Amino acid sequence: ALASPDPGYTDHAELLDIVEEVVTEHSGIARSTVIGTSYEGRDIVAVKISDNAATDEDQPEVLFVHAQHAREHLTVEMAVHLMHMLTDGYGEDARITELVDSREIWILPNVNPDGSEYDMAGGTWRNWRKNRQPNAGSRSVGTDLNRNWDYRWGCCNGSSGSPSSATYRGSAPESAPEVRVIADFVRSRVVGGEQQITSAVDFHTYSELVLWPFGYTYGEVVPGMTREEYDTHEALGTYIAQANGYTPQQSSDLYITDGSIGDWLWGDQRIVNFTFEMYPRNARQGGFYPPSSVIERETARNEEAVLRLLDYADCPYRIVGAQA
Ligand code: 0X9
Ligand code: CA
Ligand code: ZN
Repeated sequence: ALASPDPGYTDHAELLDIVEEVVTEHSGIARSTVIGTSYEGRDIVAVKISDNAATDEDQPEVLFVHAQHAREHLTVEMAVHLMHMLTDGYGEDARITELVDSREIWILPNVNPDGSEYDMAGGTWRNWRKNRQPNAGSRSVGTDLNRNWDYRWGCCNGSSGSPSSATYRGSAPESAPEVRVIADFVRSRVVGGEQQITSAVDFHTYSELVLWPFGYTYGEVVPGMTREEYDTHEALGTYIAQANGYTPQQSSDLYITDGSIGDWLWGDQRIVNFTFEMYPRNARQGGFYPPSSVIERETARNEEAVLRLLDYADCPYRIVGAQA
């Protein structure tokens, strides 16, 4: 955006224009829907990419979530890159064509537009993480969306109960309208009693990691996670990380979190999922604010990783030789 601290990054108006252009130029395989609105009333959009995009076919579905955290702008660029890769590659690249034909891919390119816009709105970045929802009885604004999910919410010292904290968990699970919108969308993909989404990635920055659940515990095999389910996450996460050069590990190996999307997607919805922490590896390389000159390289870096996830979406458990 022109007025932003780095015009090479995509602001929300530009993102909506890009979505519009993608679905107009590829109307057979790309559709967008507004699945809800943010606290301040901005559209939260889902882009579906699949053959016969207008029809709900019985195909494995894959979810990509971007920008729960406002300052992690590279994740919005990742969504833009994926939309272009999957639509421009269709009919050009045999592997992409096959995956778009056989999967239903949901991209949520910015689930925290209020936070993103706030972070970009000045001449310098504001280092904002949370949404922009006021908190009763406090002058501090915002809930950390990635601590507001309804699975073992606030259980384990992996979030804060103070509105002034960057990891404030909110007043109740799904108290953030953005989390409610995404959760309702995911629940709406239960068709005939079966969750259609088999696999997901939640994109963040930074540290170059591929993380899998659970985040609330250091335990691997715990209630809601069998040995085979853990091994599936570990094996698929490791295979995916070989493609992008990130470090694969359980979420809690980074630090304990509770109320994260990854724990909810697995614990509540049984969706095999990963959190990607994108470029850079460390703060010296720009932290949350690498220059926009890295966007092309660092989003293209995840092409093969995403294709591997899409490939395994028919049955992620086959990576350990098992069946769903
Ligand atoms: O703290 C977070 O929400 C993520 N890191 S970030 O620097 N992007 O804020 C990590 C979430 C990892 N997921 C779990 N630990 N469950
Ligand atoms: Ca289809
Ligand atoms: Zn994040």
